Amino acid sequence: MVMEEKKFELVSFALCPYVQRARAILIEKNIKHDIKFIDLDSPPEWFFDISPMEKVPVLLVDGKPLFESMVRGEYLDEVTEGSLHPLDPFDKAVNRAWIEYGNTILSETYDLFTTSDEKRFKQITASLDEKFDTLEDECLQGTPFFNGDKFAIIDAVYAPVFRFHIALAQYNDFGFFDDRPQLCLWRDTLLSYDAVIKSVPEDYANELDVYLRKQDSIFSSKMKA
Ligand SMILES: N[C@@H](CCC(=O)N[C@@H](CS)C(=O)NCC(=O)O)C(=O)O
Repeated sequence: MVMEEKKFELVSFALCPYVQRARAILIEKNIKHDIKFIDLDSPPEWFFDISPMEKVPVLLVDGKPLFESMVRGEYLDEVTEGSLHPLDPFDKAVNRAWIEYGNTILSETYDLFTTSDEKRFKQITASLDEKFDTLEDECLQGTPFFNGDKFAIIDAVYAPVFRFHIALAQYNDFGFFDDRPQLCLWRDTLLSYDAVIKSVPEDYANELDVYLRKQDSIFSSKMKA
């Protein structure tokens, strides 16, 4: 069932990893939607009226704003047929817990390419390596998707993380995926999955490259070296 009676519009900026989650869920669930990109450096006045945290993305549902990724993702899942969460309450809670873990990985990944502090750069590299190790050793089950053979909300959360790391690895070998076959399988499944591919604009890779280079950071100096 598609929510044809409601109008969905996402407001975001083109490279935002959080909007990729929303789009992957919207696409997976066949929900018709529009997307409007704004410049986060000089957002339009109306943006402050719809975004109490002054962050993107915001989902407008018949013009009414909904912020925060997890809330938005679960709302979209609940108002359409079928669920992209496990049905068992414990399994669902486990998914939510690892989604929180993924949020931390995402935010550390952002720090990784924006920090200009050498000590911090090393700290985050080590911390991310530990987190990917934990995913490999304590969490993943060797299945293509997190819960088996079906795409779920948690997959929509980790896909943008993997997309960032594929881009970063072109310029610096962090070794995050070395000897981690389950992590590699999950990453490769997600990045070749239709809803994930379509969750970014066609010129995303180039735009991301330009954005990464523009940072005044340790990572951008490695890109330019
Ligand atoms: N917790 C928020 C995080 C969203 C977020 O951090 N968005 C970034 C862009 S990708 C943002 O708007 N940053 C602007 C700022 O922090 O001022 C969510 O899950 O939607």
